[in-house]
Amino acid sequence: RHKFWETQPVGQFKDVGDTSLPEGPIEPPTPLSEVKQEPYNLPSQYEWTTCNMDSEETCNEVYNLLKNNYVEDDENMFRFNYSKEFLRWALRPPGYYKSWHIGVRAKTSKKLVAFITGVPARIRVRDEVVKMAEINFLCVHKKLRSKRLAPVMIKEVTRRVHLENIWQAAYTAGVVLPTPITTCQYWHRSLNPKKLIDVGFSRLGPRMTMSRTIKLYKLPDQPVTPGFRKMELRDVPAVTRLLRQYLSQFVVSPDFDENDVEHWLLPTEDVIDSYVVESPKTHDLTDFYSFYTLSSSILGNQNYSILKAAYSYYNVSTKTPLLQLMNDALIVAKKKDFDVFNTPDAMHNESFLKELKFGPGDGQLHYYLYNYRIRNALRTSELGLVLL
Ligand code: YNC
Ligand code: MG
Repeated sequence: RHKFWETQPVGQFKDVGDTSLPEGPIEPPTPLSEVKQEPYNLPSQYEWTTCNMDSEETCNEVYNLLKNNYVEDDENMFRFNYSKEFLRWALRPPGYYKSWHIGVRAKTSKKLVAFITGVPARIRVRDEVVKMAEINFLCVHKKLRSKRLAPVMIKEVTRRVHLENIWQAAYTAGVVLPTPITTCQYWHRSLNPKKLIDVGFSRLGPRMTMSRTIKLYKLPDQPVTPGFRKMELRDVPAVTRLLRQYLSQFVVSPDFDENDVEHWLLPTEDVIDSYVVESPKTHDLTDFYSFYTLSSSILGNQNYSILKAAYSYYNVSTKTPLLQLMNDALIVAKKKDFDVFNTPDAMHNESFLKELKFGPGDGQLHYYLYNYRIRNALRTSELGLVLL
């Protein structure tokens, strides 16, 4: 059934429920000298390229490939439109490898026709911290689909990850592959209900008028939590402590140090927003929330071409109730002109979805580990990892 995936060191469907298999690496590392030194063969019209994301020109090419060919919803109404600044943020974290930003070009025209990336991360699974690659942005041009290019891209990124002496990976996909460690659903909170209905993202509820719907989703003008402010560089140590403490309760989570927090959480305009709550008395940081900006192109609508979405990232509540914190996040996002606020049902997110008027999306997001077996699938509330 899965001609490619059956050959890979991943949990196989036939092994689901087999409790005799140990947790941890499926295959041991091989000596680096035994890792294939040359790239995998591509069909003869194509060649490998390493995409230098520092280059404005290359970044543009990647941006355009993804803008026109990356992930769409099931009804092909929306397509992710990752911004260039977002791609640079996502692909250049501490210790990143340029060699893991892999493109395929047509030999004659030099046009970029496929892409896949990895970035290094330390991921904790129960009490083991494992060096992994986070694999993302796998994309094959629409005209080259179903030609088995994807397995070659995956094998090539795997080879380049192995060359750095890293043997595990984490990734997500909308499709079912062998075998998810858990499956998340995204929930959506309307901020601009009229536009969302106009573009077909959501529908008017039964017995609802537009004006009642707008009233239903109305939010206060200002966040309510005293001491809330934008995260600053000086907050990195305290945010790192808060986040490490909070994430330690989940079965799978990133193992962030201060460098990681500075990269992944410090605000970058139109990419990542983070807010802290500073106790007015002690000046301690007690709570934290963050969301990233990921717009989608609206395909074939006369009036609108872009859906501006905020995606909940990592949130920590120790003093302010999570519900209030996330309500503040909605207020901030609304003020910044987002149309919708999206949240996966991971971590403790389920606790506020209904009350804050989120509705379930269709479409599921499956989480996977490469070359690392987990005995039983996790509950979504046991997952402490957000991949972009
Ligand atoms: C997918 N999303 O099952 P079998 S997510 C992984 N992730 O293999 P072909 C996928 N595998 O079943 P096409 C996959 N989608 O026969 C398909 N596959 O064993 C498998 N879409 O290849 C599929 N981006 O080239 C099958 O298919 C084989 O031309 C078929 O290309 C697929 O970034 C794709 O959704 C997805 O651009 C490139 O459809 C194309 O259809 C496309 O004939 C729109 O491929 C964009 C899209 C995917 C977003 C993502 C995460 C990718 C993870 C890849 C796996 C990483 C493993 C770890 C590596 C490092 C290891 C170390 C150490
Ligand atoms: Mg193909």
